[in-house]
Amino acid sequence: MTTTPPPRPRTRLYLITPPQVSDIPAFTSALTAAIGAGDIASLQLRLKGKDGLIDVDATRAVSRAVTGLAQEAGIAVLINDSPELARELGADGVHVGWEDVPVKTARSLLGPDAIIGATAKNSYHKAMQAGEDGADYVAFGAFYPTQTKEHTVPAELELLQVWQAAMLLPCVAIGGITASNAEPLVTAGADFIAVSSGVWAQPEGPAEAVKAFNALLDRLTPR
Ligand code: TZP
Ligand code: MG
Repeated sequence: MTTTPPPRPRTRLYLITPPQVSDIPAFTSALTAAIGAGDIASLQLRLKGKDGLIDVDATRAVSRAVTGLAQEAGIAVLINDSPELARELGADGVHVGWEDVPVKTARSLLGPDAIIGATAKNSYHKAMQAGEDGADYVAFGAFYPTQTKEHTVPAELELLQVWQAAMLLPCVAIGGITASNAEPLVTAGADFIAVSSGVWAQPEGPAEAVKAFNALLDRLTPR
């Protein structure tokens, strides 16, 4: 006898800030509109300096403006790269990259309740390692070309299919995702789709983009 696995939960939107935010009040308004437009599971503050490293001052300034309002809306706030900054800013957790702070170090700094996510790029092996080290999710990508991050590696849909079929740990798809190209990633098995320019740089504006993502995710649920 064969048994059908239960349908997995609806895929959700994982927002990432633009790498630079020059006008914090304007960004705060755009985020508020985006939050009002539909479901957002999490918001990663990913503010980068010209050197490609985390911009600590910008992260602090943006966090002061948006962490409270995002958390009040039930959105988990994650800080890119720095568990120390995540703790200082009262965030819900941290997202660590391939060559950043190890997951185990982040866990020991932030404790058992923090959300710790890890980049796995296109590597099933890296993702397994992150899971063993105690990550709460793994992120695969880049699935599409992106202007938001340099030095990405291409990732295949099969990673999501294999991971979703075999693992309980949630997987995030990232890289150049828009409401128009997200469907194959959702169908392949992404539990979350992580999006920056697909929300902030859309001509119709962030709120409309969040609406379009959610319309797609609703349409693809249940599978
Ligand atoms: N990691 C892989 S691709 C990427 C990151 C942080 C950029 C995501 O931004 P966008 O604009 O959604 O491609
Ligand atoms: Mg990083």
